Amino acid sequence: MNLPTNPTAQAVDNVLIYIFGFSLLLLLGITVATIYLVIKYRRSKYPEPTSETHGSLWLEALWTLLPTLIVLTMFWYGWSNYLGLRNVPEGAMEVQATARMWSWQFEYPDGRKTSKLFVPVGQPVKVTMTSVDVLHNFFVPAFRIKRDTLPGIETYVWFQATEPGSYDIFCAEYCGTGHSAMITSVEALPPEEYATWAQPQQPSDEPRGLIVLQEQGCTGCHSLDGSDGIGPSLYQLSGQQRKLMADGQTKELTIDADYLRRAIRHPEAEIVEGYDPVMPAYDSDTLSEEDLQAVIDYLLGKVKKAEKAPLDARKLLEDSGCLGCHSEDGSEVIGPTFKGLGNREVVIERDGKEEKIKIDRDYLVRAIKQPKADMVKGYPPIMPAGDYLTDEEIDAIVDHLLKQ
Ligand code: HEC
Ligand code: HEC
Ligand SMILES: [Cu+2]
Repeated sequence: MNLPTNPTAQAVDNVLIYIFGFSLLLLLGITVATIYLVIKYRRSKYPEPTSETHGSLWLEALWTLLPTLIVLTMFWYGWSNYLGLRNVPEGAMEVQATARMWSWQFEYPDGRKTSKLFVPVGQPVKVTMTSVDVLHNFFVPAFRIKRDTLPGIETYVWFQATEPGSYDIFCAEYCGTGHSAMITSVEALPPEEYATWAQPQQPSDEPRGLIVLQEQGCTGCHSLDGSDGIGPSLYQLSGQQRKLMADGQTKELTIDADYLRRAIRHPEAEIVEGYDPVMPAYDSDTLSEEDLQAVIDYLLGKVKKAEKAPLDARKLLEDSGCLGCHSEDGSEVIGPTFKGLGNREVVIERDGKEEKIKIDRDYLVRAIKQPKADMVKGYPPIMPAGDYLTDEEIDAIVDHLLKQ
């Protein structure tokens, strides 16, 4: 057996070995003594019962005190190690776990959600858990941690992975038909790999142009809110009139993309009236053509809000635990398979009446939001309502399912 040397596993193993060791020692001692006495005082040698009791204070004190001491050390050792399991070390990473029939979901401080628990090696992790339906139990045999999750109550465990690898997570509380499928894993990654994994994948919501303005230090001289600074404010430039000094002459123009480009690449050529010619020129080495364009678009107000990455419906199905009950390959798990869903007809029970309908978008949205409204005939009413999904997520899932 390959025991990982991690703190929680060691705490439990040490106590187990200690108690088991003493038990074994006593078992052996008592068995040997019994066999020895049985043979020594066998009937053929001592046909008549004999009694040789003459009390010994020492002996009695010894066999009272010794076991008491042993049991007390067992208690002390067990208790102090138990406290180690309950007291979370400082600097632990916090993860929120949600158990539901029949899947786990982990939420990290930055809001990302996964169905496997990703952690960096070498850092303690505190998992705060709750359940949305029935009793479940978070059990990671490799780390010897196990804790019930209850609806409406938060419980916690902590652990620290000391070696990279994948460690099973089981639900250890019988929670219904899909209980045995409620399996996932702790994925312990080396710190560098974890850092890469934890990087935000979604582009920042701020427009690129604004980010460039800040990164390049333009905002040190230019306000973005209309207030005057070393340079003119860059607030709402589009369409404004400018009086400029160029080659010792004044000229007037309306701000447009060409002007902004010149003002940034060659600020010395045209100076805005009333300002000192202190702005450094930004050539393409300092400010790439792309970034310049982003700045110009931003300054002219031509930025749309950064587009969100499209939702990954397949991943949503996995992370929301749908695939625990629905297969994608035509096999029957607990609910109907997703395969061919888009052009199937189903018999449903609605208000106690049976009805045959063609699956469409509306039906699927309802099937996910209120599974109890239309029950597919022949299946148990156990699908949890998808009220933990946003409308956007449900849309993405439905689009995906219609294509199955
Ligand atoms: C050291 C201070 C300073 C920094 C840094 C600076 N600017 Fe300027 N900027 C000025 C001054 C002063 C003016 C007005 C004089 C002129 O036209 O050169 C100006 C003018 C401009 C104008 C013309 C504004 C108008 O109202 O007509 C634009 C556009 C501009 N800067 C953009 C930028 C951008 C983009 C950056 C960063 C890549 C930047 N500036 C960095 C000082 C600065
Ligand atoms: C606990 C098991 C379970 C989970 C988890 C589950 N479902 Fe279901 N689902 C069922 C069962 C059982 C049915 C059939 C009975 C009914 O209509 O509620 C069903 C029915 C459906 C139907 C209608 C299928 C048809 O053939 O008409 C859709 C669509 C569906 N589920 C989607 C989902 C999605 C999406 C998720 C994840 C957000 C999900 N389910 C999670 C058990 C589950
Ligand atoms: Cu469970």
